[in-house]
Amino acid sequence: MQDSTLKRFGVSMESSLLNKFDHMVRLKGYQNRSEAIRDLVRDALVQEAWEDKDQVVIGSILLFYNHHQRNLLAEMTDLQHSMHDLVLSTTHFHLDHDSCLELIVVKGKVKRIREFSNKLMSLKGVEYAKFTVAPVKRV
Ligand code: NI
Repeated sequence: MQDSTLKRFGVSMESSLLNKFDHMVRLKGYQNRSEAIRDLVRDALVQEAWEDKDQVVIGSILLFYNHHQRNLLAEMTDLQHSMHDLVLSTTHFHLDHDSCLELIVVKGKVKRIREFSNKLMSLKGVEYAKFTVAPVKRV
C-alpha cells in the first residue's frame, strides 16, 4: 500500500538556479515549490521506468491517416493481429471523407510496446502519430 504521508526535506541549490526554478513555478501555475518538485520527481521516475525494458506499461497510440492510402488498412490490421496480446482496445473515428483517426490502447512490456508503436507509426500513409505511456504501477 502506498504511504502518502508528506515528508519534509531540505534542498540546496545555487541562487541563479533557484531563480529560474521559481520563474518556472510561476509560469506553470504551481501553488508552491513543493508541488513543482513533486511533479518533476514523478516525471523523472516515469522516465526511469522507460529505461527498464521489463517494466509493464499502459499506453495509447494515436494514428492519423488517409484511408485511401494503398495497403495501409491491411498492414495496420495485420500488425495489430500479430501483436494482439498487447492490444486492449482499438477505436476508429472516420473524421471526414478521407481522414481517419485510430486510438489503440496497449499494455505490456516497454520493449514490445515500443516496437509495436514504432512499426505502426512508420507505416506508409500515417500522417501524424502520437505515443504516450505510463507505468502500470503508480510512481
Ligand atoms: Ni475511417
